[in-house]
Amino acid sequence: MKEQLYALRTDAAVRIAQAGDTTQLEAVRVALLGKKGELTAILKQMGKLSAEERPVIGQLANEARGELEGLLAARAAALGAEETARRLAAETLDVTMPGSRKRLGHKHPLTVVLDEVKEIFLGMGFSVATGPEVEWDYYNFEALNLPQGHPARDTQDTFYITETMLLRTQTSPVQVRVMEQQKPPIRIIAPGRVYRSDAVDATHSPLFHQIEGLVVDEGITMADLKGSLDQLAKRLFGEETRTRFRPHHFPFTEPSCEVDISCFRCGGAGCPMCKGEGWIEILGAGMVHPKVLAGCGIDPERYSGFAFGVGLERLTMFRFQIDDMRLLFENDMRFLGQF
Ligand code: 2NL
Repeated sequence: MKEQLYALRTDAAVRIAQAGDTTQLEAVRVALLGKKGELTAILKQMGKLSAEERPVIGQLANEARGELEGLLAARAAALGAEETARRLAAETLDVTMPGSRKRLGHKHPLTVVLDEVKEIFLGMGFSVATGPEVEWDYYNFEALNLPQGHPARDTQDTFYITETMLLRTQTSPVQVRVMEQQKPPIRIIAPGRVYRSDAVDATHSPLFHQIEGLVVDEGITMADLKGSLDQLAKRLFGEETRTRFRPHHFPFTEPSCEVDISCFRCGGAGCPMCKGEGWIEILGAGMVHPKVLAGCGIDPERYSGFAFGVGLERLTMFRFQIDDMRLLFENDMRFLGQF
């Protein structure tokens, strides 16, 4: 038994030293000193000893227990300190580390320009009108003096839902609806999605946005049209911007014009931006055709009005010098992040 006790002491010392963490150490402690442990197993044989041997072995056994307890306690303290140090190192909070950056969203460039245009017209006493994107053929064409057989009504250009229902190709139908329901004075802008059966390229998309404007009152003239659109140009592209009104034709206005602005890049001298012209076409406009007014129940003998239509994509492309319309629809963050 003496030998067994000495063997246990040397073997135990090695196992205690090798325990890698407090859990392993606890397992070693139970195996050595537990009720079913190795020391207990040795002591159970004490009955076989003679009366002289018993106190000697008893003394040795107590020494062994004391020594093992001491070794276990020392190892437990060392492992505990190691584990605390490791945990503290892992949980260290370095307040000088850069934070994780949250990407902040912002308005889409189309919304930026739309909001600018709205702000400009709200300042001139206009209000914003909206209406359905799926329209009756009547409001989109007939009421605007585009009779049956007009090329714009061809299925090549327009998405039809049924023979009489379509996706609006302009926001004019919103203005027709307002004129039917409201007596002059009318001062509105009608922004929104419009649809044309076009193939996608750098300057075309089957879905795009239009902002139309309409003023109807007694005594409205071409001078009001010119003054309002000149303000729009100056506010959007800078105070030094000049406007030019060229004769044109639209079925829903008479007379009609296209509106150019002096090139915001070269100031009118001619450059690649304006293709050497000095001028850039931005919108179409005109005096509301008497037939259109009359069709909406407004007396063209008493009232007159002007209207205009501008493509939001085109305007945004000029405003931010974007050369491909597709960029405005693809939602590539590398592009949108620049605005
Ligand atoms: C363009 C520019 C335009 C209008 C839209 C309009 C609306 C009503 C009555 C008369 Cl309710 N006109 N809108 C007028 C002129 C031009 O848009 O290039 N369109 C093809």
